[in-house]
Formats: sequence, structure tokens, C-alpha cells
Amino acid sequence: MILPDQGESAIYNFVNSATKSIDMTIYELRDTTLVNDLVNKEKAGVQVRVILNAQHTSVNGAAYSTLSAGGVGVTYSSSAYVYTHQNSAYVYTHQKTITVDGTKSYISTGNFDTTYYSTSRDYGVFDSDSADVAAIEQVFNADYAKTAITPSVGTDLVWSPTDSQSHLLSLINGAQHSLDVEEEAATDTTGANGSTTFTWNVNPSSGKCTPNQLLGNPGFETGSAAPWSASSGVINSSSSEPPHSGSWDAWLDGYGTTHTDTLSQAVTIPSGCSSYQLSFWLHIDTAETTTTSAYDTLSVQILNSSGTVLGTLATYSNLDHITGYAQHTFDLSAYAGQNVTLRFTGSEDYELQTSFVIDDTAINIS
Ligand SMILES: [Ca+2]
Ligand SMILES: [Ca+2]
Repeated sequence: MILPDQGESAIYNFVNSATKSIDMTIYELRDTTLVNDLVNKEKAGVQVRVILNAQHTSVNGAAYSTLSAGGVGVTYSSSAYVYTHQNSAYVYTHQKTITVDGTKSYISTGNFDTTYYSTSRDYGVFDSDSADVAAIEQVFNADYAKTAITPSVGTDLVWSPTDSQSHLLSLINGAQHSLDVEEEAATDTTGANGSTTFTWNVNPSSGKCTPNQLLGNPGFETGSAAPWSASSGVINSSSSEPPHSGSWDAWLDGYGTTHTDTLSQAVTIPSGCSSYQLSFWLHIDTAETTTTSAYDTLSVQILNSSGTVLGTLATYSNLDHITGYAQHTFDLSAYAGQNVTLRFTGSEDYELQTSFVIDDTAINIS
């Protein structure tokens, strides 16, 4: 979930999907829609339990009263919480999670507070990993009972206070090409700190660029599209349009009627390399006889993650028909450091087929 862009309805729907239990831990709860949903679920027989941060009774007081009056199990977090880890005590319950039926958790950076919904950038993830959810439930049960606990890490879950710093440092220090940090505020023991925006300099230990080929299933030899997205009938092994190598290729168009085929793959292009080369082999045959008009076309484009075309690398047509395959190469260095999609789009007019056959693609970086 990316907020505020996607809105809160998925969170409400998640709560309303509960059939057995809802366990919510939240720093600030000031959302009457959500509070009413919790009360209604309790009345419908779902066991609802809520932990609110005790340091924010001025914000959480109304929700506490409504939940309590509605029969929901609600408690303020203990200000005497003591994790057994390094004898460190804390006074804030800053956690923001909802666990439904003990099987799926929503983990949020944002509070459930309508005051801030429209103006705050927040992220949330729905997590069905059993180890993650079990760890959240284990901590919830201890915090709800106000007993000490040292949380166990999940598969993709770390805890504060206990071990989050070491895991975060490990993630940061593992960066090889780029490090994007979005953070409301940050401070650490080195004295580095910032608010809203800040920069860490990353010095990768091993060179700047690991030579690599970035496209998956580059010659279509899995016999299916993934990780490409392809329109119906594109992934081909028929001898009508033989591959450049192997047994499979991508055959766009060839119908002789008005038709569009697409073939695309999302790819993260790292920064820090000196060479970024897209290449593919292309065969074109056609029933068109014109030597002047491009009736059927194949475009090769780069799109951003929102689907906006950033650049058209080439457009081929029935005029470019050749016997056999030719290799084409393009420089993608303009897209270094970006998440982009490579897309081939083949469009035919109403008559006389043109086939655009692609094989042995690659994006080589070095
Ligand atoms: Ca092939
Ligand atoms: Ca045509």
C-alpha cells in the first residue's frame, strides 16, 4: 500500500474480512470508520483486541472509549514495558499492525489517524508469511498481557528494540549500486542525523558495476512468457516462424487482420556501469508488397513504472522485411538507476500479414 495515493479502503476491507480475530497495535487511533468497523466486528462475534499507545491518551482517548463501550478488548500499552534485551526499557508503542484471523498482518508506517491521511506519505505491507505473523502475534499477546518478551524475528520482520539496527545496517551495507532511503527522521550513534531528507554516502566494497545480463527468459526457451508479459499466442515454437536459436521465439502479429501484440518486461537498471546495451534478433516477413508505405509496425519502447513512454528506441515496419534474422542494439545508459519496462508493440492494419519475430534478447551491463 502506498499512501495517501491508494487510500485507506484496503485497510478497512482487511479488517472487515476477519471471521475469527483482529489484533491491532497502534500508536495513534483517530479514525471513526476504522473504530466503528472494529466495534461492528466484535458485535458480529469476532474477537477484537486493540493496544493503544499510553503516551497519547489525548489522541487515543475517544477511540478507547468507543471501543471499550462496544465490547472490544482495548488496553493502553504499559509504560513499564521492559524488553529483556540488554535490559533496555522503552515507553513508546510505535508499532502499527493489524493481524486478522492469526494468518495475515498489515504492517504500516502510518497511524490510523484521519488527521494525517491526506498529507502524509506512508507505506504499508500485507504480510502472510507464517513466521512474520507468528512473531507479531507472540508480541501482541505479551504486550496485551503486559508481560516481558524478547521477540523472535520473522522471515522479513525485525523488531525495535532488539535487533533492528543490526539488520538495517546489514541491508544498507549490502548496497552495491544504489541506496534509496525515504525516512521521516533519522539519527544514529555516529551523530549522523537528518529530517525529511538526508544522505548517506555508500562506498561499495567491490567495484561499482557487476557485469550482468538483466532480462529473464531472454530467448523464450522456458516455453512460456514469464517474466515477460506477452499477449496471447506470442510465445511460439511452431516451424512457421523458426527461432534464431533454441526452440522458441516471440512472434508478434502475422494475422493479416487488424491486430496488436505486445511483449514487455520490467527491469531494474542499476547505476554505476559504463555500458548498458539492449540487443535482440529480429526477423520480419510480410505479405505486403508496397515499397513505400509502413502499414504494419513494431515499436521498441522504454516505459517508466507508471507506464509512461520515456523513449522510443526504434520503429520497424513491413518495409524492413528480411530473410532470416538481424541483430539490433541500443544504448540504455539514459535509464541507469531507473525501474523501467522494455516493450515491443506490433500493430497490423486490416489486411496482408506482417510477422515480427524476436529472439535472443539481452540487456548487458558492464
Ligand atoms: Ca529462442
Ligand atoms: Ca498488413
